[in-house]
Amino acid sequence: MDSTFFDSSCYNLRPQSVTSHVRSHCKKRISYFHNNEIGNFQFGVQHPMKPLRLSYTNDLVCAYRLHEKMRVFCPPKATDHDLMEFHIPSYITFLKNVTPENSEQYSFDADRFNISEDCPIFRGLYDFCQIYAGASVAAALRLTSEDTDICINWSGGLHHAKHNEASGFCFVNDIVLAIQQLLRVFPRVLYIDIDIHHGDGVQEAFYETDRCMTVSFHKYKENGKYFPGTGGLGEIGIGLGKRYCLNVPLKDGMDDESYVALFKDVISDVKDRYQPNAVVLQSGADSLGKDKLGGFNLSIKAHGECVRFVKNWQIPLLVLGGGGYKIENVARCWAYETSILVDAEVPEALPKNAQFYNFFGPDYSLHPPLVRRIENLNTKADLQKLSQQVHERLRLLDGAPSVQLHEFSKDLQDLWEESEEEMRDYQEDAIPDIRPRRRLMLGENEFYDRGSDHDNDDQLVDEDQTMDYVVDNESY
Ligand code: V1D
Ligand code: CA
Repeated sequence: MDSTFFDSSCYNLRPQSVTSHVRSHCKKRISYFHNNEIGNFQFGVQHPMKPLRLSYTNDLVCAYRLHEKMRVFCPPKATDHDLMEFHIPSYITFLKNVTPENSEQYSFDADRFNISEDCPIFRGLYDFCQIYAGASVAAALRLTSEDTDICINWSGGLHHAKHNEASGFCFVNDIVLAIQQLLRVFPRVLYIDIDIHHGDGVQEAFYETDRCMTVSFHKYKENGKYFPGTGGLGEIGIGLGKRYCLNVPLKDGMDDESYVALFKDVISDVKDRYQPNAVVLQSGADSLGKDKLGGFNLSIKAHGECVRFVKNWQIPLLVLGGGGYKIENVARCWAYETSILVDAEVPEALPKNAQFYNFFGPDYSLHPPLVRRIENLNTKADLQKLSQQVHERLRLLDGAPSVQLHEFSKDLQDLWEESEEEMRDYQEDAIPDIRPRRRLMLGENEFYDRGSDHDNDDQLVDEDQTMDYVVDNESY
């Protein structure tokens, strides 16, 4: 492969005032959200989704000492109320009350909420949902508070959940909940999804708005036989959301060179036209070669290159996990992507002090060679045509939509009232202040200001006084 392909040495950024609030001259501030409990949940022995991959990932992150380059948080669990910001109350109540023991009693609800082999009732299901969703919501709040440039939650990214049902291993949609928080401050949020499956739940949630543009790269079969069956080029959004939804449907066998080239080509055009103020990247690792449910040939380097490309935009960024079913590779991939996000180089040999080191054999390396590739069914001509179709669609995007202040005032007021209340609790519990400090951004160099100073900065807890929750710091 061309060595310049993965060159990350230069930022290649045109000056853009929408990103001017990210401090390009100094080191980026990264926040990492992880709860040690998350790896203990089990969907079932035969189920491909293994939360243990999150313990493997965190293990590598810490063994590579990447946690020392980030602020590490064990975030609060999402409350029922938090989850009901997107999901219907009856669904959340069901998730809260159903257990493997009483599930017979709930068979009617189980059917209507799509409980199935894909989305089974398992012990601790609701806690699991609260943990991963709480982390994404806390991460989004951190980005709005202007004290962080990049937030990472590898337990999040569950992109299939709908407002009223579970789908494709996803019970609650932490991505939608996080974007809803971001939209309280940022006029335009770009959602990018590199999981091999179509990001249908997020697409559906924002299908009728121009405030969030959704872009998913995924494997797609015309006959609908690859889950979830949606994500054709024809799905473009409706009403105000028309053209703010973009799908990049691909066939089996995508390789590094064609995927990364297409990704950069498409996503740069999206960025230039949409001019997002914040980006959410779902970094599902089932698009890697050898994945049990996938069908692409991507290496961890190529997957990481997509992350690096978006990171280099220097726009507030939330990076989330997603699918990924060869769990050692998922951990390698997300640990490597963490290193990219914190600007650290990590050795090829996996650190021997990792608790799960023995599971990474026989090579014990970060980038094991990809043997037994799947034939690439995407011909050069296919990809050229797809790229052309995508650019044609993007050309019809008539500039970045602007946002009227009246659309925000109620929300902002609610947010500040809530955060004043939360602030009182935080002060009592000595938990860091995460009230939104970013002002609502209205357009280039324009901000909504709540009166003259009125930041109430003097009421904010000083940065140095805040207490981060450090995860297992001692053990490494
Ligand atoms: F193979 C299995 C064994 C046990 C339970 C489920 C599966 C399985 C494999 N693939 N289920 C699937 C997909 N489901 C179907 C169903 C058959 N139809 C009636 C539907 O094909 C679901 C794949 C989900 C992928 C989830 C994801 O990777 O995109 C993800 N993203 O974030 C979290 C997960
Ligand atoms: Ca996808």
